[in-house]
Amino acid sequence: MRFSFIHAADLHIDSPLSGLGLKDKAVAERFAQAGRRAVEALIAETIANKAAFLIIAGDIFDGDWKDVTTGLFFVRAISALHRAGIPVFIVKGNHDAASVMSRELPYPETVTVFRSSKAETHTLDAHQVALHGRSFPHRLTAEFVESYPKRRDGWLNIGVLHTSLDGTRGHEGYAPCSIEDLKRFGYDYWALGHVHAAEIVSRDPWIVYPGNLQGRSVRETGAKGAMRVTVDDGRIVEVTPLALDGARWTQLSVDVAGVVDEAEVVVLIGAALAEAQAASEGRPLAARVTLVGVTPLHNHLVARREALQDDVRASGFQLSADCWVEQLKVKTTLPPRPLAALAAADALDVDRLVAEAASDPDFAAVLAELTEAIKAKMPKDLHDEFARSDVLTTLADDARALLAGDLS
Ligand SMILES: [Mn+2]
Repeated sequence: MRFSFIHAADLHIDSPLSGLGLKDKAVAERFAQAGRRAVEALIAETIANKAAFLIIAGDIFDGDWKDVTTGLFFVRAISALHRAGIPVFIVKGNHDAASVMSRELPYPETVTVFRSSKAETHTLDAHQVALHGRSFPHRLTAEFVESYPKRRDGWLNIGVLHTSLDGTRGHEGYAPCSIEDLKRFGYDYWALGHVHAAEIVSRDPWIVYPGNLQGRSVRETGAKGAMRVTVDDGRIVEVTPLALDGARWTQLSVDVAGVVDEAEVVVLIGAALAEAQAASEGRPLAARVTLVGVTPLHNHLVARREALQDDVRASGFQLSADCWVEQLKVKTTLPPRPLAALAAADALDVDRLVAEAASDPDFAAVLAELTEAIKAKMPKDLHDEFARSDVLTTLADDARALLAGDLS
């Protein structure tokens, strides 16, 4: 007997895509439906594959619903699987833990939600499959996997688990456990959720993160989707990633070393964007572009960054109405200055002025206050990026480059 099933996780339905709407609401609206389109693609793909069942390993919702339309959207989506006769197995994760959600909607009878009070087993007799799982009762959950049931001999055993594993993948300790802990159960496949980067952690047994269904910020780049798992004669023979995202994020590093004018910089960025746009296969694309390399244009690029950002956004639209430069970053460096130039700059020592300002405690205090005020207004997802201790150094570097650009 040969069949396949689909393993998805971390749908985070109606979670906003961060960093798009800050400057341009119209662009944000075009990307806003990406998460829901990805869910619809998951359902369509499950039906098209004639999958035996669908597993969703937690975090279907980003948190308690703002209003019931979020829940209704999901019920409408999975009801299509019910009508197609495809069962669905769900565990709740930390974002949609039982105690987090203030209300629920009734699911079709072909949808099984593992209970949160204890781990349990559900079987699909026609396929000789035993699924073991447990929903998160609370947002933070420890000592969790220990309670999972014993394997059933002669069946295909699947563990459905929302976990950060040992925490080394950059997520906090949710239902922490080690790969060795999981191997001891003797299951055939661990359908994990929580970590947003797809990863086949192990092949014997299979321990798999499908990644989240839709990238939500520039930190979640590349194709996103689910895993199709093929079973032949009671053994897993193939695990294949499926791209289902409704919009894509990318980070492009563009080397402008040796480039001598701005027009050429725009051309180089355009070429990088075109390549990424083609790879996104018609999806809306949000790109962060970082300029790197040693160039005498450095000061000019820093001084002109915003205008240049507008220029590359405009040129992106030649590729697609939904090709958007999320941000242009300038990380180029100046070539070393000849000694003669250093001497000539004595009259106005920009470096010294900037260094003085940067080391002034009063200035640092004002800056810290401003930083906190700005941070308070930013989406949570961007806090990490903003909270780095080198904000002052970066500002000093930019100030130096801006002043030098104006003066030269
Ligand atoms: Mn999670």
